[in-house]
Amino acid sequence: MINKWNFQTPSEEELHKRDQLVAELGFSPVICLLLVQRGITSIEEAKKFFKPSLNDLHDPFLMPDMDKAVRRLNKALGNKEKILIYGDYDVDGTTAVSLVFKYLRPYSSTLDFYIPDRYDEGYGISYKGIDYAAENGVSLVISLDCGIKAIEKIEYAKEKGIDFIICDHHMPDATLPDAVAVLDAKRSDSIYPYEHLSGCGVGFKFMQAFAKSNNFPFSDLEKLLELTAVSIASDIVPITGENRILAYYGLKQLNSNPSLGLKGIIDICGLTGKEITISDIVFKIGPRINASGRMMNGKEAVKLPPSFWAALASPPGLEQPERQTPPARISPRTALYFRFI
Ligand SMILES: [Mn+2]
Repeated sequence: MINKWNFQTPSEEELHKRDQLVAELGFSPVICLLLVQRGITSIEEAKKFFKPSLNDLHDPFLMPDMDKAVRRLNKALGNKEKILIYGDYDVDGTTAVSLVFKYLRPYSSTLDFYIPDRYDEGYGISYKGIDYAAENGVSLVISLDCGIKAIEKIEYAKEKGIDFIICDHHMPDATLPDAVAVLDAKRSDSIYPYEHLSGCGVGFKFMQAFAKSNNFPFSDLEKLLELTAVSIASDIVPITGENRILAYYGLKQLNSNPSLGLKGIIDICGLTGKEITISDIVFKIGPRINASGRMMNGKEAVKLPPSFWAALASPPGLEQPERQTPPARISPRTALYFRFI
């Protein structure tokens, strides 16, 4: 195979910055030019690039409405309100729901989650989903990876006495939905230092703020970074800045101590015992999770080894699934339940 390479000729300025980095770091000019081309021009930035640190995660309270979101969640938990974690059916949405659901589960016995059906309801917040919340006595919905444009639907929920906290990373319109809190680093009034978070990443920041406000240890949250890594790789957000830290520690978790659900997917991808990379997530793990949102006949689910289903048949603290073998048609909601819990 013949490869045709197109090299971008470095500018005078880039060459100058490269030489400065060579002098400061003592690395080869090639490495230093690559760093400069990635916007890394100081020792400090190079250090953060090569050694990502959780201490460099941004203060979640810099995101607009974060204080309101945490206050409403604390109130809901204190009052034992029914809370619904609502996410999109793609990898970013389902990992986000998993992260928030798993993190909040020890603090609430009335937590539920909802994934709209791709074919019946389509993308994002649906009237059917809001009706489900109303019928089940839910008074707070946390939407993940969706909701930023759902002005009428949030209004509809409000009429039914349901509050919304929106966690999204899509570009907002000029008018924001009238929710209790709208968490999105792309808001025009946002001073949050990084705007390329995934939807799951925004959910993570919300949980980080919630943990901080209650003095809960970060270690419980750190375990869930495997989900942010999967979302970052699958949603193809840039792996720069804060995403790089979340992806780095998430990959570490995925390689050393993955959750049962992700371990099952790692096994069926043939990645057991191998070093899992971002490419493995993009091309092997992510598409399998995505499949649950597209599935109409459970084909993908029945391919899972029986031991996987058996191991997941009795998740602690939750309703028991009715059968140990996969059903013929598995809904996205059920698929998520099996995959991540
Ligand atoms: Mn997304």
